[in-house]
Order: sequence, then structure tokens, then C-alpha cells
Amino acid sequence: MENLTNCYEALQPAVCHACLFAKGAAPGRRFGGELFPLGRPAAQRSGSGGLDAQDPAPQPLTPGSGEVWLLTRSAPGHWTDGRPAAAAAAAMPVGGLLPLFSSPAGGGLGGGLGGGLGGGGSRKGSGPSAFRLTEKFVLLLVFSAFITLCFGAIFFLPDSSKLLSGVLFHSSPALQPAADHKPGPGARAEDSAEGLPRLREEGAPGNPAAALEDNLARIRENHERALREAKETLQKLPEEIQRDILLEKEKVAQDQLRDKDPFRGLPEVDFVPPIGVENREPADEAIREKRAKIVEMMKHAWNNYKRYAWGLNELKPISKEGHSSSLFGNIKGATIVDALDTLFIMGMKNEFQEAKSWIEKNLDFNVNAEISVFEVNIRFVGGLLSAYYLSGEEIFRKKAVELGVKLLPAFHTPSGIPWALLNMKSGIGRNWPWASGGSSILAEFGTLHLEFMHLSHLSGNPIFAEKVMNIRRVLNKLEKPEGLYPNYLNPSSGQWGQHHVSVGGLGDSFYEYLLKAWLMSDKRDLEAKKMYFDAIQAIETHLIRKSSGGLTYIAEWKGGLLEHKMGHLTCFAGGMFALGADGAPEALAQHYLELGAEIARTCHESYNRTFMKLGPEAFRFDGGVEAIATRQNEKYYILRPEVIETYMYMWRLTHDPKYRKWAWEAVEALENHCRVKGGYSGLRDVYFIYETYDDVQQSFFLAETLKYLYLIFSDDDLLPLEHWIFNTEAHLLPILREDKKEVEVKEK
Ligand code: DMJ
Repeated sequence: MENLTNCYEALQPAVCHACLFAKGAAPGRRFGGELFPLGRPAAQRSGSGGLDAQDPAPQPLTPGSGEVWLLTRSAPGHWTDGRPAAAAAAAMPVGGLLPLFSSPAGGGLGGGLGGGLGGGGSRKGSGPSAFRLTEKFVLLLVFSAFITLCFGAIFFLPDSSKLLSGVLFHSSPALQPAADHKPGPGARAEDSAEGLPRLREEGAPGNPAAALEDNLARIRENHERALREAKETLQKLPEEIQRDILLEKEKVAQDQLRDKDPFRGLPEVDFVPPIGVENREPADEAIREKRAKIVEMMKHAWNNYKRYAWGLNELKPISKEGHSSSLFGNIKGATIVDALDTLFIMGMKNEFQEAKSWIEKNLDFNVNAEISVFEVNIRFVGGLLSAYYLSGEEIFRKKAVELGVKLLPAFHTPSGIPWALLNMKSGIGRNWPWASGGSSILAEFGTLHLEFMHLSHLSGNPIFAEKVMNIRRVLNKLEKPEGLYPNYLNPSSGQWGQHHVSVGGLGDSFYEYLLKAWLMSDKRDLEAKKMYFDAIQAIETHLIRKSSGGLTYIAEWKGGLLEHKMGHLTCFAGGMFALGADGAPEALAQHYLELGAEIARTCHESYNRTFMKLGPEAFRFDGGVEAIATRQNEKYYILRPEVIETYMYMWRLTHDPKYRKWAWEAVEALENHCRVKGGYSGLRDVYFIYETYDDVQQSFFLAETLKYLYLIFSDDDLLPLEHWIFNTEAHLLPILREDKKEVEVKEK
């Protein structure tokens, strides 16, 4: 804040003596009721009484603080001390309207206002405070204009970021605007928009100056690129520009036409019975009991949903009514579709049939409301595909393809990178308003691949596969900063937005889908494999760190600077590293398995260090803490699966009993703290000794959390990993074999 201080200093004595600051006020002097000090006590100020933008809201003055006093304004033209204007004016002593004049002789309030304050009445007190009301206002106006100019210069001059980092925050290696957001309870939305410049603790490892230089170079590069593009456009004749626009429009219109009616009906397919769905009881009795307990939990969640929220998206287990999230527009039945495959594999046959007949009669996609393309894809398309592959019931294939077609207009953008939000009736899309310059989100458009490949497979129409392969083409053409994928990509320009990188919210399942695209293709999609291993190598270099207490964590990267925070969402990565280990270059296979184990351990610690033994939404490794949430708004747990998901992969891949032990700890914690009469609820603070419920039973609790728990206490031949891929919502998709087609598409 020093530049503001300087700016203020420059005014002295001409303006500052007639402004908001007063040093050395007489102890105990106050008049006419309460006055409000501006900012922190003088002792905490830096420099010479500078105005600090981060000062808290005005507080009543403590006698003797020698503080700056600011009167509040109750109505235009009326400055009061918090009482009605008239009363305040009547009681107003010397300088009462602007009591902040100090004597040039150094008397300050104590001197300049001394008589007035002491005498408590005369407006015409001694000293320079005896300005007339109008003069005071003129001075105030001049001062405000000057302050506005100072701020204007800082924030609106070109290249203000340099000025800010160089002047305002010159003690910090670099400055990042923080805009970390995530839509929806899938918590792509859970991070909040802070939108303020934020200091980072650490620059590029070891060299903050270099990180700053890098940032500046990047800014320069962006400016130059924009200039180049503008120049190119300017060099074109107006007719050429016109033609380009027309071509662009035509392309989008053609796409729209083509996607409108991609089918004249679904081809017949031969259903190939699924592998590994015979559900044998575990031989070990203790394990059998544990598994039975998890089925009982599923029944509790399902029955309460059925009882209080049937047909609606989710259940509010405390209020015992339905819960609707805007992520699904007005599509209904999220819990029903999300739970289908869990019901199936747990052998809850009647419930599965109930769900199926609800879908036949009620699941309707002709909704005139915006939906999140990502959420609808992973939960609804994924859930329907999975139900089809498990049961062979045609209705699920039909509904999945019907919904897939409805999602196609999201791809009508100049680059083919889909919009985040789509009105399924009008086909109009747009992006989250908070996302960097109108960008689409990596974890959203990067998490369509598996489902869309299967839609093409089951419909015999390549259009879905083309759409997602085009996303990959766009990504592959772009240069990646340090080999990393930024979370934001502008669908119009096809260029990156802000250079924020995360393996948690906004980035997470993009990496997951690269790995799984390769596995799901029966390891034939070598491009996906390369993209995955290149990406995680860059992640390891730039984002993965070890705490002083020996915990490995994945930080977030913002334009070259690290934020030492790991989200609950990021915990899925333990399972991902372990699952991919097998395909890694030989020397690295063991390393990736160990990395998976390390992440699992860290995430377990994040659970273990809470009162509830359930993990917070985000935990930090700075300011003297490790794996602990420090901000109130990061202490919640919304029945998320990621930590248990990682236990599941680690159990399957290592059979280390500690993963079953940790999974059971989670079951006990869920039962002790999240289970209520009306179902299961998320918690607002996992460090607090009493449960404060968020009153939502998330649909992914049934789709993922309970399914992964069930698998941990089942034998490996239930849904073997060599045959099945779990989408990011834990829905099952079979590996697509080249030689042995699971589904034979027949021409009609
Ligand atoms: C789920 O919807 C999916 O796992 C998604 O990929 C991320 N978030 C939620 C659960 O936390």
C-alpha cells in the first residue's frame, strides 16, 4: 500500500491537514456520541498513517487510540456520527463535521480541536479548524478527486499489472489476479470468485525474480500476439473481412443443420452380456458384513429419496423434500439416473426396475432451461449408458442417444470447443459468466470423451466421436505453458484464457479422461496416452510438492506461481496415477504407483485431522499447517467420493489392507455424522464438534461414494478393471475391443 501512502504524503500539508488523518489526537477525546476510526489502530499502520485498502469496516473508537476518525454519511450532504443528521449537527462541536483537521503547528486533534472538543459546542473553535462548512466540503471534494485520480492511475493505466506488482506489492515475487471458480456441486463451482489481486507465497521454485520475468514476458507475448492479429485483420480488405465473417457463420449454421437430425432411427444392436457382474459374496465373513452394511446405507439413501423426493433431482434429508440444482435445468430425476448402476451391482433388483419404469415414463429432455453440459453428460448420459451396458435394456440406449443429440448444439462455436451451458430447447449456449474472458472450462469440455465415444458406438453415428476428437485437435494445436494445460479456453478464439492450472476443480477429470480414453480404446488410442503421460510429467514438475512433514500434495499453479492448497476433488488423482502406472515407461511404473499411494496417504491425513474424520473441501500446506483447512469456507464436506475412489483403486492395485481400513473409517464417519433420519446430509464444518448439516443428499453419493465403498469390500472379479472403465461419476463403460466387439452395430 506504500504508493497510496506516498500519494497521501505528497499532499501534505496542503491537503492532508484538511483530510481524513489525524495523528496524536488527545486521549479520550470524543464528542457527540460515537465516532468511527478509519482503519486499524495507529500502531498497526505502516508508514505514515497511510490509507490501507484492506482496513476493516469502521469500528467505534476506543478512547485514547489517537486514531483517524471518519464520520459516516447518512444522506447526501449530511455527515453524521451515526445519529440522525440534525441531532448530530446540533451536538456538533468544533470541526464536528470534519473533525479531522490538525494544526499545522502539530497540535492535531489535541491542539486544533482542543477547545472545541473540550468545550463541546462552539463551531468556531480556535485554530485552523475554523473552516466554514462550505469550505470544508470544497476541501473534501478536492481531496476525493485527488484520491480518485490516484486510483485511476493505478488501475486504469495500460499495463497496470506491472505497476501493481512493481509498486503496490513490491515485496512479493509476483501478483496474480485470483479467479478461482467452479460451477455446481460437482464443485466445478465450489471455489469462489475472489476477483481481487492476491499475493502468492512462492514464486517459481527457487527464483521469484525469474517467475516475475516470465510473467512479464508472457504479458508482452500476449500483447504482441493481439497486435499481430489486429494488424493482419487491418491488412485485409473490408470485403475479405466480410467474407471471413460469412464463412464463419456458414460453418456454424451447417453444423447446426447437420446436428439437428443426425438419425433416422437407432440401428439394431446385439447386446453382449457384461463381464464381471456376477456378484459373489466375499469369503471372509467380516468383509461380508461390511459389504452388507454398505448395501444397507444405499437402501437408507434410496428409500428416503423415494419417500420424500421421488422424481425430483436430489433429496433434502433434513427438510425431507426435493432439492433442485440449476445444473440440470429442469431435467428431473438426477438421483434415479445416477443411482441406476449402483442399484444393479448391489443386486437391488426391485429398485432398479422402479427406476427403469420412472425413466420410461418421465425422463424428458425437452426442457426450456439451461443445463450444465458437463454435469448432464457425466450423470445422465453416463448413467444411462452404464445402465444399458449392465442390463441390456433398450430404453437406456435410446434415452442416452436422445440426450446426446440434444447436447450437440453446445458444440456450435467457431472452434468447436463446446459451451458450458446450453438451453436444450433453443440450442443456445453460453459460458459461465465468471470464467476467464468467456472461456470454456478444461474439466468440462475435456470430460465428454468417454461418453461421446460410446454414443457413436451405440448409435452407429460418428458425429459424437467427431465432436470430441475435434476438441483434442484444438488442444493439440495449442502451445502449452510449461507443458501444462490451463483451465480456461476461449471457444471463439480457440486460445487459452488465464493461465491457471489445477488437478482439482476446473482441471481434474480432463486428465482422468485422457488416461481412460487410452484404456477404454483397448490401449489403441496412443495419442491420448501420450497426452496423458506428457501432462502428468509437467504436473509432477510444476505442481507436486512435499510438505516439511513429508506429505506429498498437488498444488495449484497460477501463471507460474503456486498456491499450496489441495482440493478434495484433487484426491481422485491418487487413483488415477496408480491406474495409469501400468502403461508408464517401465522405469516409471513403480514410481506412479507410489505417487498414487502418497496422494492417498495425504488425503487420508486430511480426513484424520478433522473432528468428524471426513475431509474438508480444500486443505492447505502453508502458514504452518499441513493437510488442514484454514478458511471457514473450505471446511465443508458434501458426501464427495474422491478420497474413497482413490482407496478403491489402491486396494484393487496393491491389496494393501490399510485401504480397506481407511475405507471403513470413512463408513463409520458417514454413519456417525452424515446419516440422519431422512437420508445422508453433507456437513458445513468437519472440524466442529457438532454437526451442522447442509441438507443435501448429493446424487453422486449414490452413484460414486457408495459404489466405490461397495467395490472395496467386494472381490476383484466384480467389475474387473481390465474390462470396465468408470466415468468420472463412477458410471461403467466397457472397454471397446477391436477384435471382439461388445456391441455389434447392424445396419437396419
Ligand atoms: C462428481 O460429480 C464427479 O466425480 C465429478 O468429476 C467431480 N465432482 C463430483 C463429486 O465430487
